[in-house]
Amino acid sequence: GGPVMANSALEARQVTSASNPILSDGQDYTTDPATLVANGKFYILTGRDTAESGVNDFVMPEWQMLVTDDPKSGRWTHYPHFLKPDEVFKWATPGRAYAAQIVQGPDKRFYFYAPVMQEGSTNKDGFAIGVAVSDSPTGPWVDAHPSGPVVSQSYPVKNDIQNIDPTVLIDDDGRIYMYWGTFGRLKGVELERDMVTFKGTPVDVTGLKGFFEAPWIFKRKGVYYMAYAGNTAGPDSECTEAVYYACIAYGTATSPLGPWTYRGVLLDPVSSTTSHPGISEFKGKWYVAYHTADAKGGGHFRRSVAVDELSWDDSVNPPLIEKVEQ
Ligand code: FUB
Repeated sequence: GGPVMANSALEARQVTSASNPILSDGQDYTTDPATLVANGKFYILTGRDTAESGVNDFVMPEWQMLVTDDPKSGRWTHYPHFLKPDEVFKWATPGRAYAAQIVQGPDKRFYFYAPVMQEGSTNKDGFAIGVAVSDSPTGPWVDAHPSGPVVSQSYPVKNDIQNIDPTVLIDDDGRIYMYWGTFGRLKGVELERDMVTFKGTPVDVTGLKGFFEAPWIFKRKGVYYMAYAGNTAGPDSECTEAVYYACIAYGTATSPLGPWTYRGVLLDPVSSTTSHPGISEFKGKWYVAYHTADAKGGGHFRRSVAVDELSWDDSVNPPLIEKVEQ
């Protein structure tokens, strides 16, 4: 059917998709998938690539959302204009809606962690992380920390990494952990119950071989997993050769702030230079979402989200993830 309005005038449309990428006609390029399971549904928050063909830059004005009752059904609700950075963060400039994630907090509300450009910043290194809150995964969103970003280069501690790609875990005991980073630098910190305040000093993560960016933390059977985009993830992988094409590698830990141990590769390099995972369990199955350049007219800056089932090798302790066949 045609566009319908849902939840405070959010435009939605129904999509049927027989195969990957989910949106493949080149009308809406989707990036940086962040999966979320809530209300019996499987959500994928995505960015939007709008670079003209041949432009080598991430031109990303807004986030989009895809929602389904069953990732294998091919039936999705698509919210093409989900949220723009400056709509919710008054201190942010338009554009650069990079990889964000929505999690459900211990208070059952939804928290949106987003890298955005801070007002007054003139270059990519002016990235900061904002947090918005809502009673629903589809908004409306309110800045949870209206005085400014919860992470910037000077707040709440001096921090010289590029502040993008946040990923958040709510542990079984209700404690909250956030990791973020790129260009080989990954930091992690515990957050207070307010979901925004640092509890202690961030740790610098080592041990994740070839870590480049796009961390994704999750937990299964008491084991912490960190998936990430890695350029030189190991001898068992094509990524060793593919300097500019990342694979999705992962490590495990027995506590939420590490130390982390490299475990392997779960997805070989895709057709876009960047790769980016979102991993969740839904109705007893595990899924990985990622992006590729495979849609019509696609490219490194015109990416599209795909989803595949993940399987586990529980004969190994801690269990390994089996490589996904694209
Ligand atoms: O989409 C912009 C950036 O490219 C993301 O922040 C990275 O993870 C990579 O996918």
